[in-house]
Amino acid sequence: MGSRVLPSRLAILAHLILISVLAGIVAMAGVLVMAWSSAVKDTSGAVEFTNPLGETSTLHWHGMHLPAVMDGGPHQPIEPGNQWQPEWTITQPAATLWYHPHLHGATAEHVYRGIAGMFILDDPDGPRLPSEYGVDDIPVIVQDKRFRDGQLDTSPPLFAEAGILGGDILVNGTPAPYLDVTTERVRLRLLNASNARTYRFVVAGSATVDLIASDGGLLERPHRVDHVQLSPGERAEIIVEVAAGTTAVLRSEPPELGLNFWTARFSGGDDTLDILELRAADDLAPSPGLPAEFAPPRDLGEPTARRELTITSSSTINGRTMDRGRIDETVTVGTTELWEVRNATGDPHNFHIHDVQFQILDPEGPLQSGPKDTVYIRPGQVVRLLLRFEHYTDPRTPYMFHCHILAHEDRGLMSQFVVVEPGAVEPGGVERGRTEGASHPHEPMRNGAHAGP
Ligand SMILES: [Cu+2]
Repeated sequence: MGSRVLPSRLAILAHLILISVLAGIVAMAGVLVMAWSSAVKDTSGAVEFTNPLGETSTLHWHGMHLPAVMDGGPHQPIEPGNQWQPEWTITQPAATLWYHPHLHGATAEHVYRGIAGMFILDDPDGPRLPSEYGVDDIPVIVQDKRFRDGQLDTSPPLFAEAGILGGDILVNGTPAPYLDVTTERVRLRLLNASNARTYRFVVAGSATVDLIASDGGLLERPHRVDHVQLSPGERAEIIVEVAAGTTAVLRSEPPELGLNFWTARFSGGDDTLDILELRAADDLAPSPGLPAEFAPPRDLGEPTARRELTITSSSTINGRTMDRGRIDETVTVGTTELWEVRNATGDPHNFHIHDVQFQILDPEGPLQSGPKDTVYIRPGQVVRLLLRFEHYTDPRTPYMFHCHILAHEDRGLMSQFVVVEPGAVEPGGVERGRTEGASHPHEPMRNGAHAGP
């Protein structure tokens, strides 16, 4: 029996080997056929051709004090293929500013598709702070996106009237980013360049955070903080100390938006998002110590005019939607004004004013104690802003003020103001905004729109 079993086992083994080899050949052939057939592309008749090439846009210098014709607002369009070469003298304090398109009706889409950058103003005579770009002085441009199948999803969201709120966070255009921390202290320049989302930044881990600057530059002194909340367009500079050899995470916790539970839910009010990982080396290079004081308090002077501006819907201020042919407010150069801005809706809004860094008269927290150009206003709230208008006049070219939730801005939650010489006749056909009190200039200046201060 044994002598007959052995050859049949050999035969079975031989068959198995043969089958395996054949299966291998078939699989290999299958792979080759798939590779061969997928290596050729044919989309003839299958493309819908929905995207025109080349779009008009603009580039606005957010936070910059400059002549209105250089501002890059809706009145300075750049046609496809054309160049625009604005020019002005920078005279304001060191600050973290930024730039983005401002074409009326298309701002949200252009920014969402990625046109946004940081504009850092340095001051060689300023206090000693971490200032080596990319080493201990780091831009952190935060945008939320929605990706689907590797594509940017621009479809309108359900219930979110403020536009898209994405769960995919990019920092400087990079998903899932980390930073190798090599120094005792790093300066993070936080910019919320998102369309609609407000972040409440915390640093989770063995780390401390000191807030040193707001939109328009340094605070009067550093403030140890446990969070920094930024609505769209706002900036903050923080000094972070991460313990050597540990990892910390810049995270956004649910922001305090002052909304009802439903609106909060669809405005990102319940969201927690990891932003950036900070990986501290075992040995950290020494950093400059944090000064106890920075800038003396600004004196903007006493207001000689008061304006009431009410956000009356997600597309109107004082009941009016944006009209590029209408000047809403006329301001005299060399004067200080008090603007009272109210959110009379139940929705989240913020307020950005071009050309000036204002002072918030009732600041809520240290971020609002510094120079600001953008401020969040919860439903029912009134913010009182002190503004000083200087240097540049142009009765024909307006600056903007508007909500920086970009879908609202595009819908018309925006108005126009001009800065004019004392006693200048208002342009014909212009509706005067609601102004109380006389305008008495403190120090009249006579520079034209193109001149430096
Ligand atoms: Cu708004």
